[in-house]
Amino acid sequence: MTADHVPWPPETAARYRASGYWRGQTFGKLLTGLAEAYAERLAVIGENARWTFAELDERAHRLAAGFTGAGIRAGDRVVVQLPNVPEFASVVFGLWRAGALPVFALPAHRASELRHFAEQSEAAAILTVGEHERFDHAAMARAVAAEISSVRNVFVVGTEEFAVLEAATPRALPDPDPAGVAFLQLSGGSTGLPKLIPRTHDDYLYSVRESARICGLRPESVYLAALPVAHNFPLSSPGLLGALHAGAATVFAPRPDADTAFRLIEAEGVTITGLVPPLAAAWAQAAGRTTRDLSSLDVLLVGGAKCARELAEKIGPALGCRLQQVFGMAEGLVCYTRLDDPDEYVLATQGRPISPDDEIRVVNPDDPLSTSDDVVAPGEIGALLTRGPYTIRGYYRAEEHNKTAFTEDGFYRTGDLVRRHPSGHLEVVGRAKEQINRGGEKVAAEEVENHLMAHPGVLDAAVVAVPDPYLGERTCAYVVPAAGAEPAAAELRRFVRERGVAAFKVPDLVQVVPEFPVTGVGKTSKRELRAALAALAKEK
Ligand code: OOB
Repeated sequence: MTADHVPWPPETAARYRASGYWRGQTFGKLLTGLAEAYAERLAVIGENARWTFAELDERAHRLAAGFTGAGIRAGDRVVVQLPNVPEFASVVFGLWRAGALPVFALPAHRASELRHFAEQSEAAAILTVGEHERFDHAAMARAVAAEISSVRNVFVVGTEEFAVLEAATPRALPDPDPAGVAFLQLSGGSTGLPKLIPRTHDDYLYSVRESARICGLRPESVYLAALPVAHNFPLSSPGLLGALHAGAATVFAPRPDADTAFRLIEAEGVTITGLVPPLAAAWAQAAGRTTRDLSSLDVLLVGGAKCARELAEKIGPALGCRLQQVFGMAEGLVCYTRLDDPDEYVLATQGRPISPDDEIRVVNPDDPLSTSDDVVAPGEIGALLTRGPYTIRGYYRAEEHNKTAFTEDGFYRTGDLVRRHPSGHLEVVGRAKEQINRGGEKVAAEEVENHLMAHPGVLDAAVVAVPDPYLGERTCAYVVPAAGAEPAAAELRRFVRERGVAAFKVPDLVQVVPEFPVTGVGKTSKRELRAALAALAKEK
């Protein structure tokens, strides 16, 4: 076991190879093969760009040489913060070919998060854009780079310096180890700052290949990347990578709103896309009054947060497409309802796992440290544990955290409460982890509490979920003021925002209370407090 990355046990890895799940291919080599098979077909479509597979391949070769020439070495980590632009694809494949590991930040992340990703991964570089949505990403990246000594370079897409990298002469570079880490994804997190998730070429490519098949992708399909493409869902479920794998084109939507998306669906003949439930609801509503032709749309994947049955029932009729539910996590496991599943499964469950070798255990939900043996009776609600050919065995450089996030026998404790149907389909019924799912955007309670407690007027803070008709959940911060202090809600929200965090983490509601309710046993542990406050918030 290395400190960075917890590998699968050798016997297990051998089994995954023998079963044909892990094929010893890298993402760089995948693109080479795709460029041969689909050379002149369109691969990526942006506002000002239409690249074929051959062009994407060439751009990735040039960028790999450019990055290498700029001092990026095999094994280096590079924090990538890009919106939905075609360069996302050329940059990521360019880094893969240079042997570097992208660390996928979301466009919403701000300085405190970027700093954490760069520090935790000891990144050699940060790659970003200039101004986007009225925010100067390049300035933020430079400020973070100045603070983190490992960061030697800041690359800004669209600048002249970047054009030089894009024009570099391709050179032969060694192909990285397919069993090695290809990139670091971010966890939604429940304790403190987001953990980094190491995914290998072997394991991720398996999930991409199967996702493309399960979602029916063909070379004629057109995938719309509406959600921020660095997130696991639009990246690989089936996402950009699944579309590329199938020889299909990906259209990058600059924003996920119905007007923008409907325009692109009509113009590009989009056949498939993926959305979080609040956006799916907004699209379903907007479809009733659009003049756009949406008839090309065949499949809409909905996931990231629970899709309520009423919404599930509306989607097909409103958008004239098939609904496919997806329940996934950046740590690995992805479940889909199948395109030929009976309606009842599609409407009422979040799907079944990709792989016959995804091991699922539904265990006693009352003990956060339940082992894989503590299974509940079939059909009962329990906490979901999982282990399999594309689920990590440990977070990156997080030895302490890994001791509780995984069971001793390597199952990941997802923190999700589920019921398993006899067909193997899972129904997500709740959550045991200290996380708020704000319409698919994950907020770790403790991370926000720590920001609030940095305010001099705050003695203690507890962040809980409150039900919300649009987002499913919103965040409410309960705050106990320090002696003599009277912090106003608006001031605390501004304070958290100015600490440099993604806007979706700024508490939606702030309640200043004289003290926290004491729980039955008189304990004041954060865990119990959150539970008590969440129960209170639900009653209101
Ligand atoms: C996706 O990935 P993450 O890493 O942002 O979040 C994972 C968590 C899950 O543990 C679960 O709590 C929640 O998000 N979740 C769902 C869900 N899909 C995800 N909860 C209820 N119903 C669903 N359908 O969110 C993600 C990754 C790949 C594909 C799709 C979503």
